[in-house]
Amino acid sequence: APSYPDRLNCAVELLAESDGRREADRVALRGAGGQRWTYGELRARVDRLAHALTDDLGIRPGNRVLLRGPTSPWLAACWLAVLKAGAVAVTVLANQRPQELATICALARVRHAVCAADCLDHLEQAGVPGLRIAAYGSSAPDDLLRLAAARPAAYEAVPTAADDVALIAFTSGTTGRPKGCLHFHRDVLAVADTFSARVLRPRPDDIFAGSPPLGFTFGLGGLVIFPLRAGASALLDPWAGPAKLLRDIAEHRVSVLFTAPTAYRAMLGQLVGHDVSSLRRCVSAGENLPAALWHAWHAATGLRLINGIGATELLHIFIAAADDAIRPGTTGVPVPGFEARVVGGDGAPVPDGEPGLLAVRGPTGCRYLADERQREYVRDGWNLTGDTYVREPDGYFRFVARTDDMIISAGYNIAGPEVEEALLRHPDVVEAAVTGRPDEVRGAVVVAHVVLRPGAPPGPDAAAALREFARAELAPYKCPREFRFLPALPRTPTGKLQRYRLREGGSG
Ligand code: 3SK
Repeated sequence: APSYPDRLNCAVELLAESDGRREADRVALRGAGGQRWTYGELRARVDRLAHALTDDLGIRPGNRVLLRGPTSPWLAACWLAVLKAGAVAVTVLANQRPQELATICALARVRHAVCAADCLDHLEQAGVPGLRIAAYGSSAPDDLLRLAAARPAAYEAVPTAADDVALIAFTSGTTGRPKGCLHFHRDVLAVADTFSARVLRPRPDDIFAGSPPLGFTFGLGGLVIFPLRAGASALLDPWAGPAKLLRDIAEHRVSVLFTAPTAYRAMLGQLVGHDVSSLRRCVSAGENLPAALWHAWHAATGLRLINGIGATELLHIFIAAADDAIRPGTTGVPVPGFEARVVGGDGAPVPDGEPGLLAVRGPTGCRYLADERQREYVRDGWNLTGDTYVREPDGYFRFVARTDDMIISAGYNIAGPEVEEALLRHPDVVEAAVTGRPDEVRGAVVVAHVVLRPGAPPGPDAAAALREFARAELAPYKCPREFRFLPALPRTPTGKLQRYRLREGGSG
């Protein structure tokens, strides 16, 4: 595991000019409309912002600062400035609703917010008592960027400790009640120095892009922390669908891509006519990557998708594999610096080949902000991620299901993702999600929620065809008894499937 000095400010490290990687004239960040900032410009903007945060807004080391805005170089600069000033960044999504924002502000005892001018409304409607909101990107005289422009371009960073909190990342999982995860300055560097440095292995000439927002640690790591740590460049532009991402890849010659399986699937359907020859690394996380999708992407692009599992609780990816080490259909092996094992309900390891709970430990780990669920997540120093996995005899970890999503039907344990993978092999199926419906006789019956390709008519004939297809692919007890056709699957703002809404009968 990486080790760091006791005094450490991760923003200083991410921007430091060293060994020629972050020379002042190299492009660090790119944004919409041809916006380009060199490392020199980024450093100066971060320093001016840090001055404005402290001198104009009165933010002090340890204060918690809510950060909210669409993905952009300015949002990244504000994040770095908050950290450089020794304050704590509370990152949220730009599309979070007033009630969610009010809950987060109350939980994290936030008194300061930095918010993009074009998404102020929901934050104002949240009505957080005593919250001082600084807008950026407006024409107001007290706009944060205007205040920053009048401040000096050099700022002496607050000498935080490696174990000072840098970041509170919120997760509501796929079910609701938000939890704040505390991460230290050393954690921010640790994810770059483990998954990124050891598995992804970026180069200073890489250009990163992708879909996850910076309020989701998948995006913060993949689009800010990893490129800056490597002295590379990142395109920071909000997700606007697969066609836009494909255009961006061609226009910016993107070489490292971070996105989720759904986006890879959507891009596959629109690849023709787009130049993706600049890509050399494609990372898939956020959800399980079906083997069929891995193969389809490989066949279409020649690229071997790097599958990974990460969690907000661990900040970023802790199991993955790259290049020849990849085994499609598995997630991979513990990222160097992390350990993983599969355990039973008593915490003892189960034999290889048997399903159990995934347990992980390493340089990062779960520290919930005042939440009783801490005791369930961390046991004996191991983080229990809520995933059911199998460790194969060769040491590879294979995803089975989110533990809450296992279906028990007539005494059989059924993993939804296995049934979904089978359905996805049918040419008319674009997306599939399997849930259990309570049943008096069997305990639960398997229900498939299916999105068909455009032009394929839903209805009894489609259900009959899929039922027959499933019978040829799966053991009878795993075959869905019921098919429901939907225009889209319900997802969280970070793109994760919300099975509980399917169970309740909701759709996208
Ligand atoms: O939650 C996730 O799925 C995730 C994946 C990769 C990196 C970080 C996170 C939070």
